[in-house]
Amino acid sequence: VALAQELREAIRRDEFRIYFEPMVSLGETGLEIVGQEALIRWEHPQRGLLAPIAFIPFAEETGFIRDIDRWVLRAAAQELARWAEDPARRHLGVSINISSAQFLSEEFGQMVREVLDETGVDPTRIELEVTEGTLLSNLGLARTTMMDLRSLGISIALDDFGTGFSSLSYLRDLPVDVLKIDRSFLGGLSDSKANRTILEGIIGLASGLGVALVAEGVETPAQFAWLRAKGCRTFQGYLFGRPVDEAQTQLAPEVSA
Ligand code: G
Ligand code: G
Ligand code: NA
Repeated sequence: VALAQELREAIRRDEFRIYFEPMVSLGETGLEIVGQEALIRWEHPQRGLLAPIAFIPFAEETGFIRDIDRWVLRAAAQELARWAEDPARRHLGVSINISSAQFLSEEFGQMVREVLDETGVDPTRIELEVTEGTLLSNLGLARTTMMDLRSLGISIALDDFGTGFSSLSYLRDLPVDVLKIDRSFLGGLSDSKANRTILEGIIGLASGLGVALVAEGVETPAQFAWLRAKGCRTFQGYLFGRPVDEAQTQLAPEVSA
């Protein structure tokens, strides 16, 4: 069966799932889980659990991404509404990946408003993640969209920061709340002075501009210690938790210490 046909039926058959990866932050009481990144999975009836790489690029090329991103937005907001009723989870925010084409589409703001109305969630607990590449095609529209979303209380994060083409001018031109440093820089931390220098540069840039920073892909205590020493406060990565099918609220004791 063609992927297009299967994707068409996947929403109707309720085959998509959201996994959550914890986002942690150093606060007054130590390291805490402050939010969750929503990461889509497809529970394919024959092929098992599929990662986004197996279908998101195809969905982007063929336009299915519109329905998928709408589904994710709604499902993540519904989950957020459930957390709001749960004392162990009501402090959590959720971060949602949005494809560029969808983010820049005329209907996107309306789609977001509908989901907010339907679910009644607090918009200040929602962050939308877009990649730099997304925005290159239409900076003016990206800016307008971001201002519109921000006026609702939603935060905007630039994902995979540092790997695109015009990162620095984006920071000047776009109302971005959060930078998520691409995990490739962290991977090469121990063996590359260049990676360390770039990371330090990004940390300084964010702090100087008053933009929040998230270091992605933290896998080892050594990486975590280095980032902390450089002033980084918010992190994601396998050291703290992998994507799982329900929002995790507790860190392993050896990590939170
Ligand atoms: O979960 P995993 O690390 O395999 O995700 C890989 C990438 O897939 C993410 O970095 C993100 O760019 C993309 N992705 C994950 N979930 C979603 C989603 O719900 N919508 C869109 N558009 N992209 C997603
Ligand atoms: O930035 P993006 O949205 O693409 O990042 C999410 C992806 O990164 C997910 O597919 C997730 O599984 C993966 N990921 C999250 N933490 C880590 C990590 O510490 N190491 C590695 N290699 N991948 C990670
Ligand atoms: Na992301």
